[in-house]
Amino acid sequence: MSPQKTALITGITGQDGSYLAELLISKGYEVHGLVRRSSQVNTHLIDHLISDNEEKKKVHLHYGDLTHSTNLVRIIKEIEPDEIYNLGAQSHVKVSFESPEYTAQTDALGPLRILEAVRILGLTKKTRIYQASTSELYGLIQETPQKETTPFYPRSPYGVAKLYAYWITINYRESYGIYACNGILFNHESPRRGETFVTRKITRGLTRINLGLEKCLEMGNIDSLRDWGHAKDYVEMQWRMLQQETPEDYVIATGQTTSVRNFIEKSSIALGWGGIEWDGENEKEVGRRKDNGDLVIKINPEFYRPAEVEQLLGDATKAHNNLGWKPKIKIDELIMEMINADKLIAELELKQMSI
Ligand code: NDP
Ligand code: GDR
Repeated sequence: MSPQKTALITGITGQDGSYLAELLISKGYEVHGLVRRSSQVNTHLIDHLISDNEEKKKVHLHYGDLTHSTNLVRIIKEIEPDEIYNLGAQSHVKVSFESPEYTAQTDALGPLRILEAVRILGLTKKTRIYQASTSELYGLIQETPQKETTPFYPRSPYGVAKLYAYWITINYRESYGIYACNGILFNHESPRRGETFVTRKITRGLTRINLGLEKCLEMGNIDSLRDWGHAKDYVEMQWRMLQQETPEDYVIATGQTTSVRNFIEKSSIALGWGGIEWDGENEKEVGRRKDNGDLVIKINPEFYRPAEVEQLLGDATKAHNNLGWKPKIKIDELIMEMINADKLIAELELKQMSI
């Protein structure tokens, strides 16, 4: 039997981190996670994996922050992981316009701090690193569909910070022989998606409207197009990228693009509303339920971004060929899963209100 592998996941409390932790545990890894201290408990996505009882504990958590080198060095020294998955990030594109410096500290310099820690600690031959790169690198599209060779043109402080992270990962691979890869992942969603990202905002908002907990959902640019997959499928690729003979960068995408508008329509159909009737233009546009005419969508320019990524569509041929990648979950199934999960949450909220 091969010895148990040890992995460190930054961003373990987030969507991908929680799915990846489950995957690595199922593969027999000893899993460690970096968590930030916060005044309120923020481990709800991994509560089923943590316990005060050493025997029941499935992940080992360490307080730390990607903006803080010395504690990264200490934690990596203590664990000497076989694999580091750097998923931690200020991951919200719109927020990055409001907090560009913090975004750079976490998303650009955070990965550098990890690479440096591995180098300083003499772990370059032992520790493999996965860097969470993103389709936001493509930004203003230079070629469709986007693949590993498509030129980058990021359109947000988030995208620019991730571009630094992308290149510093390659630089450390080429300079010091570290096994380090970029996964250029296109948007991926799930019931665990943060509530301010558009898909979850829609499934959460519409299920609440359905039960009368909310009247109307205010949206930004509903004509942008995204290549949406399921997070569960995508974390498996993060793991596979670190199991190859040589480290390489990969695009992970479904090869199908859908507009935000269409995502809203599909969600409304999943809820039994029969779709959305659109009326008006630009900021004056509204959406009404087809079944009863209620106004449920309004455009609010507050949700527009200073610069937008209008369309994304990925070509994951390289991952298909080298990693055996095929997304299992299609968008309609993803929407149904998210709607059903948010329906349950809304029903619980309604119950609590009537107690
Ligand atoms: P989430 O926003 O759900 O999770 C982000 C995680 O990073 C959280 O655990 C958060 O902790 C942690 N984090 C934030 N700032 C810091 C910091 N300064 N130090 C340490 N940890 C920090 O993101 P996802 O799970 O969706 O994405 C995972 C990674 O993949 C991110 O790097 C994201 O940019 C990237 N990515 C995501 C895509 C997607 O569609 N989901 C597509 C392409 C790339 P806390 O809970 O305390 O906030
Ligand atoms: P994105 O995801 O910016 O692609 O980044 P998000 O879900 O935030 O936006 C997708 C598109 O929807 C449009 N949009 C809105 N977005 C939000 N959040 N809220 C709204 O009300 C709204 N209305 C319209 C946006 O303008 C955009 O065009 C995600 C993150 O997970 C990144 O970390 C990751 O790198 C990329 O995906 C790939």
